[in-house]
Amino acid sequence: MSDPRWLDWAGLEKSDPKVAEAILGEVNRENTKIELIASENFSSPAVLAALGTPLTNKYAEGYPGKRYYGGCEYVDVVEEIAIERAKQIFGAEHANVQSHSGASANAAAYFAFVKPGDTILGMALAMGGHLTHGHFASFSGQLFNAISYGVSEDTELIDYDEIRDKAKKERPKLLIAGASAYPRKWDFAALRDIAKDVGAIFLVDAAHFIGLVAGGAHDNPVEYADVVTATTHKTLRGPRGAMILCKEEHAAAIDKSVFPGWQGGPMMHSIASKAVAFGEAQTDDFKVYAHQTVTNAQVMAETLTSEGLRIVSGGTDNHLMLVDLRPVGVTGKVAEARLDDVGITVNKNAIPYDPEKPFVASGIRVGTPAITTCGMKEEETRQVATLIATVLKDDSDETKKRVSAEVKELTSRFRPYPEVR
Ligand code: DSN
Repeated sequence: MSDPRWLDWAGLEKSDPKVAEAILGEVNRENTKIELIASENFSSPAVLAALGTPLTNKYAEGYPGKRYYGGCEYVDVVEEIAIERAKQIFGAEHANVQSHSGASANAAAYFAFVKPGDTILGMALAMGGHLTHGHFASFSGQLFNAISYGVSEDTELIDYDEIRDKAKKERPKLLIAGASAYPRKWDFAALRDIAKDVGAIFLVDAAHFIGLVAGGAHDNPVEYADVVTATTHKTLRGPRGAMILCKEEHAAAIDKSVFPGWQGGPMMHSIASKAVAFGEAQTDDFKVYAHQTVTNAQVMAETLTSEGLRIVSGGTDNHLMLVDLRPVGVTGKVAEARLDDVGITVNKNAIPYDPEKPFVASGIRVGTPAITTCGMKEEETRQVATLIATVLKDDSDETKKRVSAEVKELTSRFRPYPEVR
């Protein structure tokens, strides 16, 4: 086996100590804090190794076997492996693995089917949806006639009757499912039928739960949707990036929309890394991780509830939950800062029908993929939930000191990477 001599950490420390120091600082942060941001995870050393390669040098506009540049024989192999693995894992007829991010995958997928001014229907950001599902601040709200659906105020669950009524009235060309902060199962069959009734394309943005699908711990949207977009760095635990899965009939339109529609040269180092991550997602270990992630989320929700917090919709079916902090009288903004102080990382998050402004918010979003990757199981998850509740209810210096010490002890046993300092 050849030695990867291009990976010269000592050289980087010497030539650019400021950047090297910041990188080490981030690795140290990841190692010593409890990571509960639902969209984050820790890539394996193999995934990271594939990223740091000279494949970043290669232009490869086009697709395997049909490139606009010479010298693509090796990057073709890499991209073909990524495509084949993605198709196998999700049972997809076609996979495009070139999208740089979830937002660019969504843009490319939308524009394969709709044009500016057309009507699209997606979940509102304030209800758990994503910016790119039609919010006015994103291209999706600016270029399309974007209308939205939410959750019912009583149950905090998606109201499929509301979606059906809106779809019949507004006749969207695109119906979007998927969210950044929805903890419950989706009724993909109902949404497919609604889309079919009104002649809309049915797109699922599976960014958040795609890793659970890969591990058999979540329904597979590929069985229902015309097109599925997904990031590769969240529950799927690969490099930062995205992909698009679709039926064969849409393959040419999707490929054309990604390149040359929305992107130029694909990031071949990232595609190599995606291929490695997809290989990992095909293992039995990954199945165990995916199921444990959901179990841990459920344990976290139960423990937080028993500590007096309120979980939006009463629980979770996936890797995340929204915690309503009003029972303990703190805002999301305060909770995020207070938890960060003791080494627990979460993000403030609006809850449905939130009376607070988004930058303050009444809730936090808590996710379990990263702690599960570090090996935490039910016992540790219960401990983490108790620590969260303790600090939210009592921010005395004495309590914060005790919780910080427990966080330190836990992260000394459950950390993603070898110690760096
Ligand atoms: N920003 C991501 C998240 O945190 O859910 C979505 O793109």
